Amino acid sequence: MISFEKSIAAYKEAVKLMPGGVNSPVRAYKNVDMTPIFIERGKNQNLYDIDGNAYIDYVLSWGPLILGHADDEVIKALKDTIDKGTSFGAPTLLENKIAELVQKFVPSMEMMRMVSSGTEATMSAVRLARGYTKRDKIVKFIGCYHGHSDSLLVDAGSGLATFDINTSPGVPKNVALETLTVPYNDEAAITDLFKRHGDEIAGVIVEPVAGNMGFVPAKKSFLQTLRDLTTKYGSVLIFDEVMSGFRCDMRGAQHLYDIKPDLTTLGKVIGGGLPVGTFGGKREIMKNITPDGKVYHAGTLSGNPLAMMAGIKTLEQLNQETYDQMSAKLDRLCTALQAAADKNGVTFTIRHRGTMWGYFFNKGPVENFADVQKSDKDYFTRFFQYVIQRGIYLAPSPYETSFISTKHTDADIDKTIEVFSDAFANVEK
Ligand code: KE4
Repeated sequence: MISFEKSIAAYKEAVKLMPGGVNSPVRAYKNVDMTPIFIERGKNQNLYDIDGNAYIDYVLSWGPLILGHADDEVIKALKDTIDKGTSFGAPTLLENKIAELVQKFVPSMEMMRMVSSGTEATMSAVRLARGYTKRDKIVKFIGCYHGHSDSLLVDAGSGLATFDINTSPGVPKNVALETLTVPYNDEAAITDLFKRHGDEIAGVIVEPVAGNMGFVPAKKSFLQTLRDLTTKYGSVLIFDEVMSGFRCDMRGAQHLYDIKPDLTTLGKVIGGGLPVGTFGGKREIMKNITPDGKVYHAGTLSGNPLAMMAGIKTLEQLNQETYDQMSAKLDRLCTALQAAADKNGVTFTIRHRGTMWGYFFNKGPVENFADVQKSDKDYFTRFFQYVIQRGIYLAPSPYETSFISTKHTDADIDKTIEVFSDAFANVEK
């Protein structure tokens, strides 16, 4: 058994200072019956906690660190940038540069606005869809999570699903009523909804590869139905690619599925581990944003030079060859883990798209939140506790997704297969 002594002591102090002792709920390890692990540092694919334990990291700060922790080029660029100052509240060339880079990967983003989180990106995109269409209703899908703005905290995934909250207290009823929800991957349900409310719907926001109810890729026919319905009824189609962007494919789900949204939100990878989000899309829609238009958006630290530089130095290092290498590693991992689970009689399903992967203790298929709920959550807890003891760092919730970085090696994959196999053989079913 490895020791978590210092983390346990640190957590005793943290719970006096912050709700749940954390600054984001899923980090609290509440539903895996453990004290959260306090991290000392990260380097490449590894994390090191304050008790000196080392881990192979598949969380990667919930997606951003596609180059792994403390990438040499990112760190050097930040050190060179920080001496010039940390924030100006004025335009810098770095903002032009990152927008040009993002456009190279996501050409549907004809114009964009930088913000400081995925929540700000999706909140702003929803406001823009409402302002542009002069309609109020928004559609989201059960189990998808788009950050914690009021309109989007309805039937949401991620931490809400983890803690069994379907709509957060504090969201005014009249706001929640403007958010319509239907099951993910359900063409009939969304078609029926549009038949009844189509001319009231400002926009549809969707995770085109869902990562917040566990890992659930959309069916192409579902996304095509969203595209056809929003075009027919004059609603805005928003692809929330905060997680799937630069992850399911170097050019995001819109490239993987060849379906073009009206607006896209990004985050995580484009900040390289610093606080960045962005929303953007059709020029005709984006020109409604202040000061060109009247839909208000602002932000003191939007386009922050340090965050821009971390994002630029991350995006500049991305190329198809490294994506193919990461995807091949996950092909091998998924095949081996499925075989190990089958051999040990563990009900398990696993899959990946590009550099994001997920598994369920469920025989599958898993196509929506209701399917996810059939998974064995108690086994997940026992399994999580076993593998973390063996140095494999996974998301502490069955409603999250795992990732890989350019720094993960074949030896890491071998180790992960070994630990998962031992867990399948030894963890009480
Ligand atoms: P942030 O505000 O946390 O930067 O982004 C919100 C967001 C928006 N859209 C999607 C698809 C997202 O996955 C997220 C945030 N993802 C979670 C992980 N499930 C962040 C981790 C956390 O909440 O601590």
